[in-house]
Amino acid sequence: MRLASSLIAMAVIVAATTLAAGVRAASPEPRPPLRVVSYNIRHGVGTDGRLDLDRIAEVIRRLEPDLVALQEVDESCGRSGNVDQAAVLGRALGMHHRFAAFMDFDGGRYGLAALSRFPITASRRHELPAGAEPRALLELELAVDGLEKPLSFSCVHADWTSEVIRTKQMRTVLDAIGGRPGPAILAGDFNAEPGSDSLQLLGKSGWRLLDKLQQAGGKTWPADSPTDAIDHIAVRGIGEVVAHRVVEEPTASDHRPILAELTLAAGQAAARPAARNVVFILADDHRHDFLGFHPQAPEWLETPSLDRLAAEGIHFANAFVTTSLCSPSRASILTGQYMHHHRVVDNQRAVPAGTRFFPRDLQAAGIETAFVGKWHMGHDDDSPRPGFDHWASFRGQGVYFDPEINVNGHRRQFEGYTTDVLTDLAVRWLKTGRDPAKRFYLTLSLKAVHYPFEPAPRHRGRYDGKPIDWPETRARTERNYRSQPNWVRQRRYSIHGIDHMETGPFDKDPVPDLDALYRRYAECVQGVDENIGRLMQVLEETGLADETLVIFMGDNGFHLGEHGFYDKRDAFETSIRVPLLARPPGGLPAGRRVEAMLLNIDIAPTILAAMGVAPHPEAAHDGASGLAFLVGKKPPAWRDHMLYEYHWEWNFPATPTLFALRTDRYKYVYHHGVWDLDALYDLQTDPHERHNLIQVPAFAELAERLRTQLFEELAASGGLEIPVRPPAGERLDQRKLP
Ligand SMILES: [Ca+2]
Repeated sequence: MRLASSLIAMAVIVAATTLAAGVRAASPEPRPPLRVVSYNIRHGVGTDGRLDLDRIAEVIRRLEPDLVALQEVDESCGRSGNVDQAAVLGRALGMHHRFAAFMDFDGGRYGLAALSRFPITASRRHELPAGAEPRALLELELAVDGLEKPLSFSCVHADWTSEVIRTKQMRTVLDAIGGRPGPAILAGDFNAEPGSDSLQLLGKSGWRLLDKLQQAGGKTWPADSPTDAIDHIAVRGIGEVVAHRVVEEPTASDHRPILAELTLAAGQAAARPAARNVVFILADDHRHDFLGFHPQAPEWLETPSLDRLAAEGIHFANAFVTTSLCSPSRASILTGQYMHHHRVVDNQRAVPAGTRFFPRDLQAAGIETAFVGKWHMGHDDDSPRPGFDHWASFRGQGVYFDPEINVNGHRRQFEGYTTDVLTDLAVRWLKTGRDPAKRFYLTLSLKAVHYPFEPAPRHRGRYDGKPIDWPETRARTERNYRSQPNWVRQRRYSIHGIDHMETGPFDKDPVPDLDALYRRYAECVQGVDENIGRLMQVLEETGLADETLVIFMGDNGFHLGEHGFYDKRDAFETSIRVPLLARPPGGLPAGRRVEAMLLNIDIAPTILAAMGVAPHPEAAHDGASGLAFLVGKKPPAWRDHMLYEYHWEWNFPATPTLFALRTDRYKYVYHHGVWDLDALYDLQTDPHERHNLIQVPAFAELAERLRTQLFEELAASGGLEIPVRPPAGERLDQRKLP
């Protein structure tokens, strides 16, 4: 007992301290600091005389701000094209906006504005003593999750003619916002240099004027020849100033923007979560490239909803699973751990007792959680699992039509196409099942597009006759198998090879028509896409879209002819790649493609971070939070390679136990327990992994280096123990000789 518990403790320490899969920042990240910008935009006219609001938007976007104070803003003025500049910038940046006018001007109004990523709970315009022209202060009251008192954020533009007037204006400002109970930030064009009377008032009133501007000599105006520091940010009741600088931007406006990064004080909440709610949609065996917009998708495949999700969010173009099999990958998604830690190593057995899934951490933080759809960890059990307030699931693989579903402990028979039925259940819970006062996390886990590829009747035949661009590795040619490990050639004749797929013992069985299966698979994707569109529409109709992060992912890849296969399991690209799309709330940042490797073990830490929930101390995630990518930033450190593992299954014996290390260029695969070659592929020159380089002398040193690295990392992570389990379930080992 004592030994067992100390071993567990050791395993936890190893898991928590090793640099798993090359990620140097694997521990839960601290909340990011607030990024505050102040910018006098001169109604969009730059020092080159050009009116270009898009340029202003781009300058601000690059600073990735949470709050922006804008001065010299036009609302429908003739001189700037009669547009509402605050609204245009707010929309372009996906931020809430408010405008406060100084006066009527050129057919519209002229004044200042503020942008915020936080919901604005109140905004006030305070009249200031007039100088050369009327002036006002704009104050926003912001709701920051976890912060007891509202954050006060104010924008000011002081008179430019007289320090006496500026000092009067500052007194009015401090009277107006000086008594706010929560943290307060004041930013703007003060028209005063440090040391001026008006600025000294700040210090006397308990405010801190940020100084020591670090760049461009600390000067903010004029931008094309900086001489004066007249734009400033002042704070009261906040934590630390992490950074404070002038941004080198001499052209877009006659002022340079300034940026401050601030933390809130201990005991106050840090920045708000990126998402109030999360909807996580998981498809089964959905190939990474079966997305209509994907350059490698069949040209006739139509996925308007997934295309839209990518256009409004982020496409993770290099998303992978660390084990390409349904149950192990699902367990990795839910635990943030490698298979060798969560120990769900096949599709046959139940999840080990005591396994901790991240939705429990969400529940503990008061977030309502729901699971709808395919669970598939433990074949015969559909009962509600810990971590979910609402449960609707079925046993094992489920069926494509008329599913029996266990809804919160009661089995009910449903009629219809399962993808439709599950989406209906998710929609019903969103609309009427949940507590509307609470934040929520919803998983919609679809049975599609797993074999046997049965599309909805309305989609069946939609792609008949469409041309199929088969992969070059599909052909049974000597060239395709010459350098590959022998098991690759042999597996072609297993139930997972295209010459023998899903048939009985020998070749008298009719082998399914692969062309037809390919098209049925695509038609199942159509059903997934249509239902995701329906779910997104409901999020919009209910107003939830603006506060909900939507993620779409596949649980593993799937070969459709690659290497003669019709399956996953192995470490080839089409097996380990998955589709991964994310649309953060607020439409930010739209249409981006992220090249960094995101893994199934990153999902749990990412969702927890996005919802602002700390993982349970025992969570021991192997993955890292990809939240930075979701908010349009780059994490300070990220993996440059990944580990892959698969354990041989008695039920499907054609694929050996294998471990792989994949960098952005090379993949080394170690095969365990078979008399066979290992593998090394150069993904840059050979993206289809047709040429195994393991016996090429010029690559021997590289192979050796990658093998050493693979085993060092597996050893450090506790990944060298392969469980041996009594055979269970059906054995599908019929072999058809070539
Ligand atoms: Ca699967």
